[in-house]
Amino acid sequence: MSLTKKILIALVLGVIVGMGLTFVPESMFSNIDTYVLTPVGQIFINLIMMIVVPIVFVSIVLGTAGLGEPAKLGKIGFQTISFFLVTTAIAICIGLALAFLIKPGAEGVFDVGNASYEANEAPPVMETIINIIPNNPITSMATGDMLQIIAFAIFIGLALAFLGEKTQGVYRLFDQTNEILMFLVTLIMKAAPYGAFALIASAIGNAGLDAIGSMGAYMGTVILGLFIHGLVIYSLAIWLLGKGNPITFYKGFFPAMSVAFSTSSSNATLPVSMKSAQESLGVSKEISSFVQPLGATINMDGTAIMQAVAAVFIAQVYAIHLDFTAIIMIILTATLASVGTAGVPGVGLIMLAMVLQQVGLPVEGIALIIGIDRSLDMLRTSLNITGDAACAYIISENERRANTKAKE
Ligand code: DAS
Repeated sequence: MSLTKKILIALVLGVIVGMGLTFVPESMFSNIDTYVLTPVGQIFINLIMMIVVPIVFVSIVLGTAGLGEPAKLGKIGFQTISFFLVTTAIAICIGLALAFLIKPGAEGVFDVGNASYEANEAPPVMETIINIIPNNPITSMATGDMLQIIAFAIFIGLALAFLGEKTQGVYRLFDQTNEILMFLVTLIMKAAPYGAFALIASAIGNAGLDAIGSMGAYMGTVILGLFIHGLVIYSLAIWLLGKGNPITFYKGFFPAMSVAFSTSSSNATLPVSMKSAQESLGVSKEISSFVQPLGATINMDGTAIMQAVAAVFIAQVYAIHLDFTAIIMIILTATLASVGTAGVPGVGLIMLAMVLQQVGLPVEGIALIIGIDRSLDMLRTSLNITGDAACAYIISENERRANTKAKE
């Protein structure tokens, strides 16, 4: 049975058991929650937290080094990176706007105890910018200061890009370390059904049926954001920037989107998404081979939408006010998180821990969405690869027109 099916079954069982627990005596539920559900759920969250720092550091080193020397990136490289960063930032803003409008995390639904949480007292903007550069990267890793970890990783990645052949061994070391981390992600995700069951049962046992409504509102907000971004933003980009027909684009790319939906993995879908782009959308092989693999590594608009909505949802559940600087921090870290999210199932949730940590939101809030995350992962992965293909299509079409003009 596939992991997705196992998680979905665990989700249903968790809801049923959670609802059943709302009818047992409080003392009995408290014992079950304290000695069974919470420990199982917390161990799963700790497993996720265990690999956040290494995954962020290694995948951003590789993502940056993979860009190649900035001088060599050339027009296509900078067009690609610009498209990726702009569409990711738009995606996050759509997620934030919807989360603030719909308010899926109705305050007080979940019993999050009496702890009063305050988002990180955001230092003045200048201090934030200065502090992005770590004075001790090891301390940054030990304290989980994600922006500093990312900054250090970008410097290492740029050095690898500039040094090229001289540091091939170090590049291979990072590449193999990434393989280890991806293996660990797959291993940890095998525990997801148990973690999801325990966390959902505990959340619903504590909060009752309202919890289901709140989780449903969260799912609906993310799904709405994914569809708006895909059908509006990408269609406008294809039409205005690529002078193409969005309907033709989606018809031609749908097979790849369905593979991404079923695998929840941009990496696993890459061969199909490149084939679809080249054969059905007429994207040149050269541009498809540069843009799509890079996009599968550093461009995850669907994931960015989930992270933006989840951050606001968790803040709402814990009744934490997000001020302007906290929102800017979400946009910054979610953009960088999507750069560091590898194209394998479940990594978006792991990178969400980084966003929450950086903004100062309780990471345990992940417990509220972990059970339903896998089904959202299927949808957001489909959007992730669509953004890569849209970028490749637009650049390819413009290159084709420029070449035709040059020949006239
Ligand atoms: N499943 C990831 C991907 O392959 C995205 C995510 O986990 O959010 O794109």
